[in-house]
Amino acid sequence: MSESGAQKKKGSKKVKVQRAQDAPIQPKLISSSTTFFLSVPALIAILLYFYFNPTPAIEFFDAWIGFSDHYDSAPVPHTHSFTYLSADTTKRRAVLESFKHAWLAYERDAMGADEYHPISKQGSNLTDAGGIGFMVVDVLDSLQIMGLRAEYGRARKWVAERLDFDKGALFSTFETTIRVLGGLLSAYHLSEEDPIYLEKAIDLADRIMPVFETASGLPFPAVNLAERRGYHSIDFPGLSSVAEAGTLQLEFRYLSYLTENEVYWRAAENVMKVLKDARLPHGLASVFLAIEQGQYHLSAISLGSRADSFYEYLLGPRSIGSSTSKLSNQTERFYQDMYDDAMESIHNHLVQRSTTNNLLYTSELIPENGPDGGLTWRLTPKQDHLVCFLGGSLMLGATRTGALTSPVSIPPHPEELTEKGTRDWKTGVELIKTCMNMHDTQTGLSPEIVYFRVPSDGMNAMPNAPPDWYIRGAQLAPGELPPYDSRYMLRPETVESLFIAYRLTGDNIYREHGWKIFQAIEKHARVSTGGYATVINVDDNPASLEDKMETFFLSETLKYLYLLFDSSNNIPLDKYVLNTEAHPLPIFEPSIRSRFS
Ligand code: DMJ
Repeated sequence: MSESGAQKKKGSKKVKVQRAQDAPIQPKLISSSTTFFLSVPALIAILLYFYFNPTPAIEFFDAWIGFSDHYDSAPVPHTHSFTYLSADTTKRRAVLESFKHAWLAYERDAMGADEYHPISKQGSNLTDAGGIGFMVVDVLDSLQIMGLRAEYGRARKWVAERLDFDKGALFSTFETTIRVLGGLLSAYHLSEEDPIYLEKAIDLADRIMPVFETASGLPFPAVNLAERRGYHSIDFPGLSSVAEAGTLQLEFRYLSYLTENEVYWRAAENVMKVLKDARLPHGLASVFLAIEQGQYHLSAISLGSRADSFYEYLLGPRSIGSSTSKLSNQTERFYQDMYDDAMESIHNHLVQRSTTNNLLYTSELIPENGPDGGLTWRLTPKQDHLVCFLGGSLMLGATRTGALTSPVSIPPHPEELTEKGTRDWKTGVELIKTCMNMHDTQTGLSPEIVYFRVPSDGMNAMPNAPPDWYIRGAQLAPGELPPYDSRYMLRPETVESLFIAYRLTGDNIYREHGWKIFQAIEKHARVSTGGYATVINVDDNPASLEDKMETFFLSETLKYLYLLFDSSNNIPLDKYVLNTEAHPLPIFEPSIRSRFS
């Protein structure tokens, strides 16, 4: 029993005193009819209060009756340093129901398969060698966070009895790390250290480790898990994307912390040293790296596909494994330098404004040969939905690297942020606004890629030209198939930013945005027999669907939506860092120190 519980009990004993037989009887000062007339208005006032403010009552009632689908006290420590934000239990429950609609269909049709096709009701694996738990492991911590105990129990059983990484085929180093290794580590923590997860994580990581055996230390993008050997990519031999190389630190560092075995930490850290040394003059990362040389390969500069999570992880590792005193932690200084450098360059080279409504967006740079044969960079107003992670990430970064005090208020007061922190915060807020604007489609869902209008696009002459952005190639002739750009593949990036922004501001506008997206997903992507599927064209209403439900829909999109509507006690941001696949890993005090600065 807790100390406060014991005290309460003692206290209640004290008031239970027998009235002495001979004590004089006090006259009744208020008659029972007066009591009745006084208590009726009080009762009405209480009922009115809870009618207009139902959340605390619902939460209390849920807890009292032991609502079986959710335990608010998922194994997550309580936080005091952040302002408490209470749950919107109605919306949280709606998200939970959708999650069950998706997960139970997968369990029914494809349990254990890496991928799920809800329309044909089948699973498939990434390779012919058999599944590696891509879906099950990616979803374990969502089941834990949402308190789905029975479903979690079955998933754990599958991991314990069926998960086997001895597969002689090529797997993506990056995807296997962020989804499977990250999923196992998060499940390990949230299960209060169920050894099965750590055992599997070590087995998997040891099979991946040989990817770092290259001349530069940059990892091979593919790995044969049975052979324990790294391989070049078939599509881009000799190259790795910067996201593939730069998105391994959170998982490998945490594994070193748990096992007290430095090898994982050192391998991941060395990649960052290579990337730091390879810095390009403008401070941005080209999407491809030459693996053996450890240098950037001349290629586009983007914050979206093939680069996104590299920027995300410049922020993450300083939180994970650098303690809460990270602002003064000099041993991790290089991450802060790399992050500051990248954010500065993004503002200097990529941040733009749309021509009509002045929306803030990020563009890409494409290398070309100039007229004199020299290298020039063409600014392309293309923004992937993937870039929408950046809004929340910038706001989070502002409260970490751009803060003059720790923790900052919710929302931060202007005097709590540095000049750069204020810049990043504002850019983050505006980018989220733009990402919401990208949902202004016939379905209310955002396309995979948009192009922002620029004076040279020649569209001004068009009748009904779009004001700020458009989907390239979407003006279809009859019978033509919609372009890849027009799809919504259940991606999480906008709701991820909404979740972070809500936690950092408490501003209900972010919940309202999230609810709109959730409703659009429900209306257009839901498969009535179970599961959700990719919307082929966000401007087709009713939408046509492609038979695929990505694992990140359950591990990220619905988890972020659930957390957006849950109380801030569930995965508090001062205690957790979420990896790029939304697997929460606890912030810890490292015993291992970085070896370069
Ligand atoms: C996820 O697998 C990860 O978030 C990754 O970093 C990028 N894209 C997908 C989701 O869109």
